[in-house]
Amino acid sequence: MFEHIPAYPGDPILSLNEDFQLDPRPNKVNLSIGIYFDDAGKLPVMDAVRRAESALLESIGPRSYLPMAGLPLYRDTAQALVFGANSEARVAGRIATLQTIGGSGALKVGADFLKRYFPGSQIWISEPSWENHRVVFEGAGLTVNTYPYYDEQTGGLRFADMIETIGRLPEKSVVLLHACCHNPTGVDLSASQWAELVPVLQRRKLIAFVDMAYQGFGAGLEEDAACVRLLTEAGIPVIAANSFSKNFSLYGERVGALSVVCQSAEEAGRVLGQLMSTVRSNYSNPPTHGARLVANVLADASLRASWEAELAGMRERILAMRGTIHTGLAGRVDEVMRARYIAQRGMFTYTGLSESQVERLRSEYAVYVLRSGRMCVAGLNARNAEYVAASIAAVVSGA
Ligand code: KET
Repeated sequence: MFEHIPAYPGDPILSLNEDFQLDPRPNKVNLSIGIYFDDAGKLPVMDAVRRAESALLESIGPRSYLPMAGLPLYRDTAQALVFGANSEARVAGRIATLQTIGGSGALKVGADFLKRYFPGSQIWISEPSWENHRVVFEGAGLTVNTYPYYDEQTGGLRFADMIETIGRLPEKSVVLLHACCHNPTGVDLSASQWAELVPVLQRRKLIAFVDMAYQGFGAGLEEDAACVRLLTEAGIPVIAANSFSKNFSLYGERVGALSVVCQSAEEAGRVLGQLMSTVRSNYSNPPTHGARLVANVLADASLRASWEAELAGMRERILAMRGTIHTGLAGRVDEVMRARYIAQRGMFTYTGLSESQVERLRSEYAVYVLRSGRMCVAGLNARNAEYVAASIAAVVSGA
């Protein structure tokens, strides 16, 4: 019966991460998946999360189903974090926010919603983008196109080309934007570039679908969400997917949220209802545990302060590692290639390494980066940075 089922070629990120786990070499370095490791190379359990979890353990209660839209306190605190506690749209009750299975689940619920209610719309993602964007949106039946984004020559942004392409899109097209810490390039729009993009989206009557998986890893929690707030205040129809996988180090708990900014509270009620119907037809309702942890941290002043401080420390460690690898590569690779490590922001740097160099890094040095050349700099630490720099130098020189 199943003879015709073809083999799954695997996923460029998750399958590589699984290969890494199976690699027996003791000197292996995982710079593939977007996971933050601490300076000891360990996946941290954040102190605020540990405290919230201990408190939960003390008060184990009944485990009913959550509502289709998720835990109410979670929805409220997540919305406040994304849009700002005093956001006009939020206070007016015109943002529909629901709990999702990670940021990926938010993208999928949003994609299903678009396919159903904007059947004539297509989506445009950056070239390049997170590999799974195309997979999720095509999986929901949308046609996925790209707009110019990364400039391979300079390691920067092709902003003029990006604006030009977006400025020609048909009405009601969907533009997927990374709020901060662009995956995979580490290149973001500046504040003035976001301001320039706004009138283009308005003039063309476009929908902004913002993916924010790295809030707090760029410049700070507020700064990283500034574009979401700018677009919302400008009256652009915003759909925002956010994830707590990285900034709470809760990857496997699958905690995310989807928000749709509407024109009125009444409209938001109808939109939320349809999002709930998508959830019901897919997985019925979301899981409780991760959402309780996040909500309890965000709603408690002391836990929240602790979380914010620890997140700031993670952000600073990433910056320090960027400096370390940049120094380590001095005189070993050309300056254009080297400059990217400190010019780009967030978890990733687009190294400019070729596929064959990436392959040599893995096979000869046990250093894992994605085939695209994307490196997760959050996997570097004081012990492996020099080894990684030397390995890169060796494959670049062809030694
Ligand atoms: N959006 C972006 C831009 C993103 O990088 C990720 C995860 C997600 C959404 C998904 O978040 P989650 O809450 O885990 O569903 N990216 C890393 C892991 C992965 O590919 O799944 C990565 O790029 O390595």
